[in-house]
Amino acid sequence: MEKTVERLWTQVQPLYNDLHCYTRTKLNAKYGDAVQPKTGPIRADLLGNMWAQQWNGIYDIVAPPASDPGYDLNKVLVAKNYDPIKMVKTGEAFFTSLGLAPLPETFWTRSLITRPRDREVICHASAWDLDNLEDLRIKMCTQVNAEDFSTVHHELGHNFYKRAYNKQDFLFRNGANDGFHEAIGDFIALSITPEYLKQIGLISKVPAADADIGLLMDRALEKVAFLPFGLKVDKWRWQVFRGETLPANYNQAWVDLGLKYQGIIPPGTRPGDAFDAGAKFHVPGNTPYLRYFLSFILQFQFQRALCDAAGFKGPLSECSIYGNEEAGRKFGAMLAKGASQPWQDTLYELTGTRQMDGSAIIEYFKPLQDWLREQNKGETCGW
Ligand code: X8Z
Ligand code: ZN
Repeated sequence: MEKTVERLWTQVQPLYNDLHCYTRTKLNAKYGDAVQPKTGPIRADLLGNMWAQQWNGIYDIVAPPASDPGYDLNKVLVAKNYDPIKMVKTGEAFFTSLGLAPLPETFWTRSLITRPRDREVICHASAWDLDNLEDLRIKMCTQVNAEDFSTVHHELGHNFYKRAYNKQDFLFRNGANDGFHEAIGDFIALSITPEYLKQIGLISKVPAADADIGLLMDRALEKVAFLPFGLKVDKWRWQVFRGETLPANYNQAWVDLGLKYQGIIPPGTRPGDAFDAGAKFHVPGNTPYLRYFLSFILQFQFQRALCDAAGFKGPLSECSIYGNEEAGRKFGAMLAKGASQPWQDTLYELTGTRQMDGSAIIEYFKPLQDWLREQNKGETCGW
């Protein structure tokens, strides 16, 4: 597994470095040399996310010039009177457009979709299957914004996967591998393209081609920025579980990995009793994290394969499989297999390759990577 991860990271690291370099230049221009120097690591607190794991929060700072898509999904959802239930219904409608059965009635009565006023709950989004059959639920404190719209699809991906494999023998009622489980809903959310938003009446016209780089940048802040973070969490835990990192060193090891993989540093000296890793839900909650790194690779392999099955010819980032019968059939067949065969076989049936492979995410972001390299000319990239 460690070798696989190393191989995948080697494939995608150059793309991350290009994004890191451009982002640093923009942060330097905004905040000045004293706050964010032109070279070296990025100050983690400038990246718009508590863990610096996804950087969409600073889209405005890094937005490519003259690339305005003409709409902001955060605002559109509010303007169109979306509420949390409508967001989930819209997510469900995507899955049913692919030929999957609607969620059971109990999903709507038993799920927790908004933050309750009368008690504390864990708001980190999750999906549940209480009886390994059809008592499917989500628990999430949904807010009406683009990030949660995406998360809704992520969670529903877990639910639809669980139900699709519920005819398998009990031990096979699981994802092909952990990365598959995390990738299902994210892959569906890749289909939330302007074309799709127009189809469901959220926007009235598809932006002109000059918006492509802006849209791709926003996706990269979500997907590419995440890759080294996805690695960091379990690299850190592996060191801890092996006894290589002792409690006195828990925080330094976390900071060191952030520097090595993400090229980020804390804004100042960390207090002696700091435990930054513990601020990440999955660490105290004991949820493995490598699954997300793998998912962020796999979901683009799914995108390439199923857009191909759908007969789509244009750039991968513009493909939406919404309502596509052939893609839906292949997708449904993959889900129904669950863990009943080695994941390599399932991946092969879907994509024609037996390996997790970073070439699909690279292909997806190729136009952006070319653009970034042009912008980064003359900069000293890396850290
Ligand atoms: O924890 C999640 C999901 C639930 S399985 C909301 N994710 C990771 C995170 O938030 O850290 C999805 C992306 C990465
Ligand atoms: Zn998940």
